Amino acid sequence: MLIRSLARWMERESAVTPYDDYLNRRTFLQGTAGVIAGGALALGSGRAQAAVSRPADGEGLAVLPGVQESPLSTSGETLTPYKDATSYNNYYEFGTDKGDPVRYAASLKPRPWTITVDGACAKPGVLDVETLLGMPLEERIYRLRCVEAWSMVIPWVGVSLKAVIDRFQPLSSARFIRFETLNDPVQMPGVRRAVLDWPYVEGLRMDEAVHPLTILAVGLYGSVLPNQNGAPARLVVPWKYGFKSIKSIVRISFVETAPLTSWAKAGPTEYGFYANVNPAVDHPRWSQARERRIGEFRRRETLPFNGYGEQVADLYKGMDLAKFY
Ligand SMILES: Nc1nc2c(c(=O)[nH]1)N[C@H]1C(S)=C(S)[C@@H](COP(=O)(O)O)O[C@H]1N2
Ligand SMILES: [Mo]
Repeated sequence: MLIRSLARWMERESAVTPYDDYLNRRTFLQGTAGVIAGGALALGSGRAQAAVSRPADGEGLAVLPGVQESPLSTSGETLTPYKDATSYNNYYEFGTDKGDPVRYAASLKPRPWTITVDGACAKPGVLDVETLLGMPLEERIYRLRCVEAWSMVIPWVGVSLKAVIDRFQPLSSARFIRFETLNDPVQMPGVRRAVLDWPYVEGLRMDEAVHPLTILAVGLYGSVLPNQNGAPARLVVPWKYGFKSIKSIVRISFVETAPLTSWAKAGPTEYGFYANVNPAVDHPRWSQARERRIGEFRRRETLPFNGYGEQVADLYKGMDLAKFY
């Protein structure tokens, strides 16, 4: 059933294939050197080493050097325009309106920045964001499906979360991982209001955390993350609803039991711990069967696990996904 609908979907996508078109238009990054804005080709030695997505309109944010394309990127999708991906946001620490984050997040200071890593691991410590930026960076194009039933396709830049986790040597007792966002009323005006129980907390089961599709993103469209998208580092888990992809992380903890996450705390019957994208399980107040892809007119079908079922369905073998929503 799952496989059939996936196959049908892939067929449909390859019939449209705006991707080749997009590939021809996008800019190529040459090693650590060349950065060429909007649509040009940097030929350098005559062979492009890595082609990463660039915004058509450039935003003046630092370009990330040496980014490699990843075979784990989603193909066959039209990218959401940079402008939309960076101005229609959910980041409640800056307000609940979609335009609040871009309006108010300039007060966030993403450098210097450290992430405390603690809990059940052999090597607890501090991860400097500069260290993260020095790791081999990959472009990962993923669909992002918000629980509110809109979606985008975003070319993230980041590292696999597993590569980060391995540095701290989690113990076998670490069955879950917990993430925490910065909670600073000076930098984040929205936390003065009790919209959620700050800091924003998220979590994953350990096998979800080390899955190859799970990344810590430090950029999008080839440049560092804009503040409104969760600078300097945020989680991206493409088969789960967007709220799992926690922004501006300051603490990562290895824990033995499932952490109580912000949204599960705020609405336990509406937002579960797993939050796998599932068109068959509706939100109590709206259907999850379809979604509005930003930039499109007609609604499209939502895919099980946001279209990543082939890679991740095994993680949930034998689980009742209506019960563990
Ligand atoms: N700290 C924090 N992280 C967050 C949120 C938030 O309000 N605060 N919103 C989540 C939700 S609901 C979504 S859909 C995505 C949106 O990411 P984007 O704005 O980069 O598209 O971020 C998630 N991460
Ligand atoms: Mo969301």
